Amino acid sequence: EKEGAFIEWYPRGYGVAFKVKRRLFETQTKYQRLEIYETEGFGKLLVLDDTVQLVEVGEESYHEVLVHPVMLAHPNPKKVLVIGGGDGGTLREVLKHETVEKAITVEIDEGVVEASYLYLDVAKDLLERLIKGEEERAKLIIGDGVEYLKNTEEHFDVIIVDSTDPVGPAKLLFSEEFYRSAYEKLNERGIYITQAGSVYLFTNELLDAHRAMKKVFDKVYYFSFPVIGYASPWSFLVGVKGDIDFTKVDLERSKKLDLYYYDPERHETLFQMPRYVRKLL
Ligand code: AG3
Repeated sequence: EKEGAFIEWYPRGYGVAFKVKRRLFETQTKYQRLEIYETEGFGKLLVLDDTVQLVEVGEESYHEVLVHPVMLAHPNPKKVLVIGGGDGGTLREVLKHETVEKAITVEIDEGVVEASYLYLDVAKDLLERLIKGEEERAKLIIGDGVEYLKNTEEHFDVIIVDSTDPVGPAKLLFSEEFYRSAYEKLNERGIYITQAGSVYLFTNELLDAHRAMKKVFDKVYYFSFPVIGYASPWSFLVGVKGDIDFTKVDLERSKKLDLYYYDPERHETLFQMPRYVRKLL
């Protein structure tokens, strides 16, 4: 890597770079190489296997968009499952909804939770309470999300997959088989969302995941959003079970959320997609 910079290389030599002051932490966890940098202008940077997971300044451009559109499209989300998301940002946004009675996070890598708790200002207090088992409405399980969903007796209103990319270790989370077990564990009316990679640089992975989801869910939606730190626009896929219209959100409930990036009053702008991608989807 270039001196004084962290660069994430995407396919075909497309790079996303941050100037960094220093590396604060580095470790090989049971599952991946984890690094934390102090950047010049975006706070701390969390990196897993050389890919940017978040920068503190701007992480909401991902977490708000992953969480609130589906939460506001569901009429009354009480039980929520988050797969991945060991940094706590997704769960933090989920718990902003007063309807939520129970939120479970299943993160495979304890190392991500620990490093996020120690080094990041993303969800420090929440992670501390989760680790101690003191968070009333939420629970952290260290385990494999695929196994968890297959075996759990629980059912959910909303399932959120906050994983690494549809290439590499998280690949299983983008398979038809996994979507089937998610569909089964949704309540009669339920909604599923996953991040689905860079629109331009992982187009094929996005198309594959979309195709597999269409075989399983009653309705499938796609959308994109510019995320700070990733090769944007970034794509998201939504699967619906039962009677939910993801093109509509509850604006009354949205007023209680203090949103910076996602604009519920302009929900329809999410569905922007480059023409060639829309034609392929
Ligand atoms: N989840 C990771 C999104 C994938 C980023 N991919 C990339 N940079 N190539 C985000 C973790 C934040 N909760």
